[in-house]
Amino acid sequence: AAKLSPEKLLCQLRERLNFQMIEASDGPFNTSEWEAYLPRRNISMELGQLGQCAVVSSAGSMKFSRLGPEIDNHEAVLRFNGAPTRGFQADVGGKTTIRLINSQLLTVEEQKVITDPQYNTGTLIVWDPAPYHADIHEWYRKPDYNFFSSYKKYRNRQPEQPFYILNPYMQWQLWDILQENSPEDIQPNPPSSGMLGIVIMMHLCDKVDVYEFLPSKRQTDICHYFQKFFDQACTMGAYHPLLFEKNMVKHLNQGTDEDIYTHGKVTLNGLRNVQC
Ligand code: NCC
Repeated sequence: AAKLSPEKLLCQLRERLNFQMIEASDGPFNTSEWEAYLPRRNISMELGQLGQCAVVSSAGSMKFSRLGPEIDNHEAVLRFNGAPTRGFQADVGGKTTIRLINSQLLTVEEQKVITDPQYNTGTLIVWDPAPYHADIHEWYRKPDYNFFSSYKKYRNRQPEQPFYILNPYMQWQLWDILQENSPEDIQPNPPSSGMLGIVIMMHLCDKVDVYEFLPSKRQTDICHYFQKFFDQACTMGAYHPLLFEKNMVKHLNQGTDEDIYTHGKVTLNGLRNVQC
């Protein structure tokens, strides 16, 4: 596969990814029952056009980074799954505008997600690994994790908090672009929450600084900055095509290699302003 220029690649992301969240008019969700649960306002209206945004990976190398103040200086900050800020503010900041969680977390740790106040800040988005290019009905019948009842329980507890379900198409549209731009066959599993969060922020923001997705000199085998758990697969990937995601993000980086090495920082252009 011939590698596209960064400009062409941005156009592919802009033109081929469907950034919509599930709405009450979508397929199996167009029942009066679901209408009561799905947020009424779409996410772009909810958040507005954002300027400088930050994406904070959960990598162990965030620890001792002292990036907290720089991260909090962004207009909006996206975090993943159970990644905490409390107790780690100096390294990861305290602001959470969007939290992107996977359906496994919402289902398997339902009680924790519903009761832990850290999930109540900002806008939540949940995504679920769908079958390859399955349509929304097929996915609805056979989600990877049946998170729908947990979603409803959460909504009953926090009806005022915006909480979206990512449409199931986007992950495979993104996977196709990753595959087309990779020299090898990549595993047919959806992109990581990290990569999905990065493109969501590229859609919503003018500029996106991503922290410790491309590892800095602080990289070790520590999986998360908030846990003592060692596994190289966290950084290199096993289920998710993480290595290929990281190559693509490196290709799109507008910042310097020095910024990656010292801060684990990559700067990406938002998709709104690209000329295709
Ligand atoms: O670990 P996880 O990922 O929540 O991390 C969020 C994103 O940060 C980036 N990351 C993380 C660690 C690391 N050392 N390097 C990194 O680059 C990745 O981009 C990652 O996506 C997920 O993607 O949803 C994932 O979720 C966990 C787990 O389900 C949740 O943390 C909830 O407990 C998965 N781990 C397991 O299932 C054991 C992980 O594979 C993917």
